[in-house]
Amino acid sequence: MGVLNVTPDSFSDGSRFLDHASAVARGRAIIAEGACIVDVGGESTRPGAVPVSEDEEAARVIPVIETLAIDSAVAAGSVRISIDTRHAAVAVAAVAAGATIVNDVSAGLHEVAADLGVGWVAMHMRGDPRTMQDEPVYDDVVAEVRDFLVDRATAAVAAGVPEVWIDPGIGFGKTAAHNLALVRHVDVLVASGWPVAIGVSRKRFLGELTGRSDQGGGEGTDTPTPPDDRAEASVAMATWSFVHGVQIVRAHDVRATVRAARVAG
Ligand code: PMM
Repeated sequence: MGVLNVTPDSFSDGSRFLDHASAVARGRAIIAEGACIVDVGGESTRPGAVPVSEDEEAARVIPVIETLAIDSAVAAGSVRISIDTRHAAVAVAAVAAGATIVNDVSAGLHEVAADLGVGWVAMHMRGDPRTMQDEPVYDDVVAEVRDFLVDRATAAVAAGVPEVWIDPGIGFGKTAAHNLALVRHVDVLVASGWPVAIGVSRKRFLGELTGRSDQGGGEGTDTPTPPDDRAEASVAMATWSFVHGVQIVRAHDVRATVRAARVAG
């Protein structure tokens, strides 16, 4: 699953037309690099991010989805578009424009996905993006996340959702230690029997793990590597995930991640 964020901080020139054109070009590159799914999102869910209105979110993503939907690989069904949203109205509009999966970081849109007859990714999050990194505490993060997701997936199938994936929500209300435990024990999620998706790509804990060794490095370092210098760490985590049976890896570095999947998946 290749990440296509259509937010002002991703294509920052302030012009909506150029933003859309840049996003479509990146979407086509994601397809050319071998992704099976293009994940289009119009709201940043990074820690501390301020929410945008549903109208603004839709205005960012819908024209991009409409254009990508007529790409030959998408039209032929070999590549799918997912909409990364927490908002029902955006999901409905995105599916009308050509998306066939709702990637839902709130894990609350299963009835919407059921009504639309599309796939649904249920992601675990503690709190919301503004507050989620305020000292999250778990007794047993792996078991708690698994139990939450299995419950949501069961409810979704009962509501009629045709395809469900569960996603531990790396970085969403978790410390670096929680994130590492969830990746290390991702086989516990796979063993639940539900198809698993995961998003580790370029996340902060990888920056901390690969932080500059001349300044301490390691987990908790003050000098994490910047997001665009986390490709190797991201691909290593993706490879680990594929080897342990994860079906979908959400990635920014699509070409490298697709190659990892081909040799390890
Ligand atoms: N992470 C982000 C956004 N959407 N969706 C799923 N299913 N899983 C994730 O881990 C996930 C997501 C945040 O990452 P970004 O800001 O780098 O896009």
